[in-house]
Amino acid sequence: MADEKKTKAVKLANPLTASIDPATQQMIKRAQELSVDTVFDRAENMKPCNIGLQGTCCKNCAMGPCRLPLPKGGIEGEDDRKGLCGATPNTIAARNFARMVAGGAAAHSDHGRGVAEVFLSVARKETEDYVIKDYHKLISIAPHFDVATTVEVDGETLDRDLDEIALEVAEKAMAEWGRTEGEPYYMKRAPEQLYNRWKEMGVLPRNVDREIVDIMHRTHMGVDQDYKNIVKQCTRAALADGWVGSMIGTDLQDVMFGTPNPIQSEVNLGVMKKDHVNIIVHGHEPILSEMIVAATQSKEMIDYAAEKGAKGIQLGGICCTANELLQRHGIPPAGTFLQQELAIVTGACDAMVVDVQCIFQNLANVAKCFHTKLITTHPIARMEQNNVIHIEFDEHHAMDDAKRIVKMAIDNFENREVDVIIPPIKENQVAGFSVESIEYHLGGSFRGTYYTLNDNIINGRIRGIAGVVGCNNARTKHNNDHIEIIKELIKNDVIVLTTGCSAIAAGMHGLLTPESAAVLCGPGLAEVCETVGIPPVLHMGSCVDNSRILLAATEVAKAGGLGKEIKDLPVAGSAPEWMSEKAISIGHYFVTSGVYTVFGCHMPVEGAPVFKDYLYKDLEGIYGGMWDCEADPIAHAQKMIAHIDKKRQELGIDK
Ligand code: XCC
Ligand code: SF4
Repeated sequence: MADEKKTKAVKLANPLTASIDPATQQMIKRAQELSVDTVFDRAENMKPCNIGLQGTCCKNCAMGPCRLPLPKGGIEGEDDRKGLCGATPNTIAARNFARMVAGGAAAHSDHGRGVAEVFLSVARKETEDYVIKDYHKLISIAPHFDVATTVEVDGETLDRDLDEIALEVAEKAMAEWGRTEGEPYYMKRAPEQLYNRWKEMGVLPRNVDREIVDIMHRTHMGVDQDYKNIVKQCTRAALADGWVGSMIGTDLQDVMFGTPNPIQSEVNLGVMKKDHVNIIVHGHEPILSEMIVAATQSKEMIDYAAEKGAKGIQLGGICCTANELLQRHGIPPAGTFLQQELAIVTGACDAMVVDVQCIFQNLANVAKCFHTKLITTHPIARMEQNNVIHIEFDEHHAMDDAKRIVKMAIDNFENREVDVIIPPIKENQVAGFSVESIEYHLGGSFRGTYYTLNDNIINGRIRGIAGVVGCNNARTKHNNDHIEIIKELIKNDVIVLTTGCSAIAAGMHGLLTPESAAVLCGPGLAEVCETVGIPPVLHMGSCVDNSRILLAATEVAKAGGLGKEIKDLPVAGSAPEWMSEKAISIGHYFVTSGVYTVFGCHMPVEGAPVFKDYLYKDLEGIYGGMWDCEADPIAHAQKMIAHIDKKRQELGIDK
């Protein structure tokens, strides 16, 4: 038996069914030829646990794991399944769900905290490597922190000193993670009725950290055993993620690195260059990668690369780091989450520099088969494999660290071993749509002229707005669902806002160009896009930048003509190929901000039908938004469109 197991053939993925992207297919095949396993192969050999999939496996104490799958023939009569302690399927699934919210909110918010810390050292003038690039943004966010931007001198109103404003904003922002009373400032940025609803429901977060700790306590063995009460806590933590931790992260990144404006670039593995030093930055926090950008553009490093025989330095990104650098500098993403191993398989990646979140530990194993230097940079994200180099990045000597890393990549250029094969596949794209730039491009406001978003929704040229965001998941065909869903939406005149790996996927498949509008959109959306020259799918940044989508929806609601709060708008959300805990936190803050939100793949709630109904149906009565799950991409998009039409009807604009 044991021998049989040992010799059991390892299955390989079929590149053609693993991804719809030819570059990805080519590199999966190459990896297989070189006997390097990738996530696509591993997905063939390990299947998920059916009970975990249902959300009803509890391992919160050592009497378990207690496993409560749905009985084969469904539940007849009373559902008497329970764990050793008596925990019901609802309790177990809700606790698991809550811990995903905690994990996701923690990841986003800790990223936000890191940004706030760097901003505080900028404001205190403790670092020279970081500066304030966008004073306009600083001035625009200051009032939300109750920070005055003017002073009265002898009855005259004068502009306040910018350094003073920065310092006060920095201190107040930093304090939000551990605030001891009241509620975070940014909650009031929501439409008033929504804010009041949260207040009435008692779900306004107290501070960012506390809501996450509360979830961990509440879901400990033998604490909260009422799924509705657990979901309420999920709401506090998720709102603290979206409206506070992530939103402050986005805002302060804009202040330090610039608010994005539409910018042209390219995307996919084909952006790597054979005769250049290729550096791939991967992860999430632009704190590090911004410095790498500056280092690669410095004369010193460019000259050094030339000395070593390279034609230049090509920087590319994976995951949300890619999106951060794309939206502010036009640095091209080399791929999505599922392409991280493949960037190394090209044989052309001289260094892969990672920080936090979404980084495969298997990168180290892949890097071992090539010359690639894999460099971890964050104190909380190291790897056990001994070929991984750790260069801890510190904002106080950021530029020195960045140059050290870039130099290491350049020195490695001459060590390439195998043939370099870069798939010659890339697409053009336009990214960089912040709320500010959308407003600017659509007539300078949200309402009142022919060009604005609200007017076009009211007159029906645009049927509604969809947010399509989130990850890739090796359990479904890479990029397929993102693209099918987005295409179905724009074909039906729904404008799409996108972030994260979904945005990278959209770029890879040619959806982020103004030209795609004429070919792929319904006539109304095509007309709007052609008139103002925007793509039908707007790249709004990284996953923390989902806060931009919250604010875009808020602006649309506040501009009027479409109801009063987000739940009244013809909008819907989607995460077609989600995999991370962050996606669950994002989904929950969208739902509880009033957005109907559909996830693809599966949701770990099927084993607890009552809890599932609570998320999928009952929440609508409380917040106006609710969860849903649909694996089939066309049905998925159609559900979103049906919701959009329902809202149009309620608004009386369904002519
Ligand atoms: Fe998901 Fe967020 Fe990661 Fe990409 S990077 S895999 S979380 S979409 Ni943000
Ligand atoms: Fe089982 Fe209850 Fe312990 Fe969970 S908390 S493992 S359901 S005994």
